[in-house]
Amino acid sequence: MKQLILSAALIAASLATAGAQTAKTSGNPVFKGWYADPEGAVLDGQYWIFPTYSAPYDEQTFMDAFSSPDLVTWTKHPHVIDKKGVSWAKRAMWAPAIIHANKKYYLFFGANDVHQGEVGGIGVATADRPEGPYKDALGKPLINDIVNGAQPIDQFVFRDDDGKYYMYYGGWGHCNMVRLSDDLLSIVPFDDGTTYREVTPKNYVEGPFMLKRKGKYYFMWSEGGWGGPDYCVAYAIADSPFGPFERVGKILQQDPAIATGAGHHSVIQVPGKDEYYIVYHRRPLTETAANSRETCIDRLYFDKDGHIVPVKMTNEGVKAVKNPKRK
Ligand code: FUB
Repeated sequence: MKQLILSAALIAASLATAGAQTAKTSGNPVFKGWYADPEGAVLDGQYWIFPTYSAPYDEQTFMDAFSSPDLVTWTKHPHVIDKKGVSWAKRAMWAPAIIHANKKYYLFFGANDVHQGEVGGIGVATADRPEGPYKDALGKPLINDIVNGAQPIDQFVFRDDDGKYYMYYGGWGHCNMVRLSDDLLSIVPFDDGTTYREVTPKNYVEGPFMLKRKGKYYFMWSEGGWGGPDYCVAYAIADSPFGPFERVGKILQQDPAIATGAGHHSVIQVPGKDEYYIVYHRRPLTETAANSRETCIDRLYFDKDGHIVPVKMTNEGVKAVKNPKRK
């Protein structure tokens, strides 16, 4: 009888373990620490997140990155870039954007919280591996000037299907787009000869992001103040990378049951699948300090008409997905 009870207990325990394993999720936040403005990507057969280190501006002198085989287990790669290797960067290293091109990894970043007449803005660094170390490619900012009222920060680099690279960027309520050269190290004119085009949608504040799906251009951005609870993300759908970007509505915002200040996002597409994950920062309900921002992940769905379904923020995060390397 004793033996029978023992076997039953063992079976129950192993079933519980199996259940726990299948139910394993990333949890939110996906990794420890205050991190904001996360840029998600698939690089070299792994999922990656490159966030801003969320701290007072004078302490934002480096960036960490995180890699994962499945969106659930994350490994930290400390100091993939450091101001020590960027002669003109002093502080406020913000909002990385990562892209693989020309057999290199390009890390675009903002630095110095630049104002008119100061040195700073958007820089670009390169490395041979996603985890760096990233070296400043130009020895100066790629964009230093305030054009069309846009602070040069919060860049996103988008490669269209025709191979052209565009960069959307801008703080202070203005969004510009520029075309990048094939080596991604300079700005080249559009077909009409201009170099900076303002594409600011209604309510835009900062944090632009572009996703192309089924031939449509989904342009997204953050609204509100990043230091407060109302920060959020909205979107537009266009037929061209140039817009016009007519605001459709909000897709991410605070939830009194989960967190406040949800915004500055990016989207990871599982390679080869119509499956999407939104990576964003939010502020725990216990916090009010501006920099208490943590990086989270949740599913992003499209409805049958191609609209984005407002995101349901969770504490569980997401289930494991297939390693992008495996076929
Ligand atoms: O993290 C620094 C700044 O906060 C970003 O550049 C803004 O978009 C906001 O998220």
